[in-house]
Amino acid sequence: MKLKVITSNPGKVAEYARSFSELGIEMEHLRLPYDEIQTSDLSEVVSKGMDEIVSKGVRDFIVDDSGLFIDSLGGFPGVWSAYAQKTIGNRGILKLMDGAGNRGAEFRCCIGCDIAGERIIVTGICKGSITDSERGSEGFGFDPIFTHDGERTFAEIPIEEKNRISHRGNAIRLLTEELKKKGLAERSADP
Ligand code: ITT
Repeated sequence: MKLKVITSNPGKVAEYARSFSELGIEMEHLRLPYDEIQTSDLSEVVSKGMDEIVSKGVRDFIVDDSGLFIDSLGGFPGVWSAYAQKTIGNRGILKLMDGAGNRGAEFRCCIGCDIAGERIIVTGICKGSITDSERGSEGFGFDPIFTHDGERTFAEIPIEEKNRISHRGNAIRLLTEELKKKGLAERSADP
């Protein structure tokens, strides 16, 4: 099976490349801009984006809309994560969190997959917390300020380990289960 991964984010490409090679799925990276509508629901963004991509004649692809949802900020930056990352960045997020007692947060990753004329949408979650400072040089985006185990940030662990526990890794596992149910994938995504 071959899937196009449609994203402008090289960090995501690296994670899909690793997971898909373990699953025996051939991957092609495609940069194809599509509109991301303003809504509070990641799966709606994905679904509308998929409509646009299919209308351009592209099939057998995945798109990924992700975000960081911080408890004490009422879920911000959430669906505005890309904008927050570009404007205030990790330092700005840490500033907003100054003195916050509750540092709980979760990453969510919604994958939309168009395959063999069918559509599958899944969402993976990873719970954790926001650190007091930026740490590590692996990964991308909010990885230096997010910890799942309360010790190391996502930027301090190798990509294979991040994929085993992350929102994106969990979404890929849910997607593979759906593909298997439809007889479209053979290998299991279990770690
Ligand atoms: P595409 O929409 O082109 O795929 P993007 O970077 O705009 O790329 P998103 O809208 O899904 O992707 O991501 C929102 C923001 O969240 C963006 O700044 C990402 O860098 C960040 N982000 C997404 N997944 C992440 C992860 O696994 N670790 C850290 N930051 C992440």
